[in-house]
Amino acid sequence: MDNIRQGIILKGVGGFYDVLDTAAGLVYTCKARGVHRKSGGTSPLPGDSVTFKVIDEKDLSGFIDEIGERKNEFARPPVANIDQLAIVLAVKSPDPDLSLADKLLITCEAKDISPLILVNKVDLDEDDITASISGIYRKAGYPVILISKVLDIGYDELHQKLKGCKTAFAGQSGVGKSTILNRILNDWVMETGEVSGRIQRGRHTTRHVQLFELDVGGFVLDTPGFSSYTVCDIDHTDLAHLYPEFRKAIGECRFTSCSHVNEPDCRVRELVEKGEADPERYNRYVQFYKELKEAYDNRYRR
Ligand SMILES: Nc1nc2c(ncn2[C@@H]2O[C@H](COP(=O)(O)OP(=O)(O)OP(=O)(O)O)[C@@H](O)[C@H]2O)c(=O)[nH]1
Ligand SMILES: [Mg+2]
Ligand SMILES: [Zn+2]
Repeated sequence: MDNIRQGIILKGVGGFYDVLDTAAGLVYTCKARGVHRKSGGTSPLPGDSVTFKVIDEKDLSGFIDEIGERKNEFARPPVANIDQLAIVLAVKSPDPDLSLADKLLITCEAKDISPLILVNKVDLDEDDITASISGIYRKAGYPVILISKVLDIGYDELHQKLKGCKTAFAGQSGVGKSTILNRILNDWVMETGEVSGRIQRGRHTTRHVQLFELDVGGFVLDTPGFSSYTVCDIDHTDLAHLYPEFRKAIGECRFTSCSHVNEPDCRVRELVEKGEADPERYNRYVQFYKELKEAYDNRYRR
């Protein structure tokens, strides 16, 4: 039928959803009456792929018919189908919280999201901190982009990396997420997304998750979430698998159940000793492992 369309939910406020008709490039305001979910769950989320029925072409209204299967979903912030997480670190002010970065990377690995490390404020570099942070994450196999508003570098590289993905931004307060996002909104967001985008401009806090369509295809997400994060919903025995630089060694240890914390003949620890894996990332692994194991033991202790 002609009035059934394919779309993507850009945002949802008070039972109304902005749905982008991906073929026409128009945004419809939709209710979610009698929505049928293919993959369980309850309500539509920003980021969802949906089919919707147009009620009125003139005032661009409709209702959501069906929600497509989700690749991933989050409760806080409420969003679905994230492809890429841009993890923003500042070389200074604030000092980089690499523990938070590692936790976000673990979440990416667990939820099938491609991480992208943005090392921001490189104009404030001292003691080669830029090289040291980018070295740690490149060595682990992750893409790293160096950015500075002051030097005006890194933005074009970032633009290319956003192509075709739904990208969210994460990181400590003050690292420069809003600064980077404002640059993106001003330079690379499509007219369609701008209808609602214009309202947000110049504002540094957002209460609702919102997706903006990019000129190169794909979306960026404005969301205040993902800034303080705890590793959860991960089995401590799976944790090492979420470190790409450890993977080749797992299974080669003397004990098949090796936790890579203190067992003899551990190939993961050998990698660290040989300098093939970053010792600080390994130390944080040990700490997360202990936290997860303790939570697990407490849950099952009687
Ligand atoms: N020197 C320098 N300062 C920057 C750069 N990018 C952002 N800043 C400054 O860093 C401060 C914080 O930037 P924001 O963009 O507000 O940081 P944020 O990550 O959005 O912070 P929250 O919204 O609190 O999470 C501002 O004063 C920016 O002007 C940069 O590349 N170099
Ligand atoms: Mg901000
Ligand atoms: Zn081991």
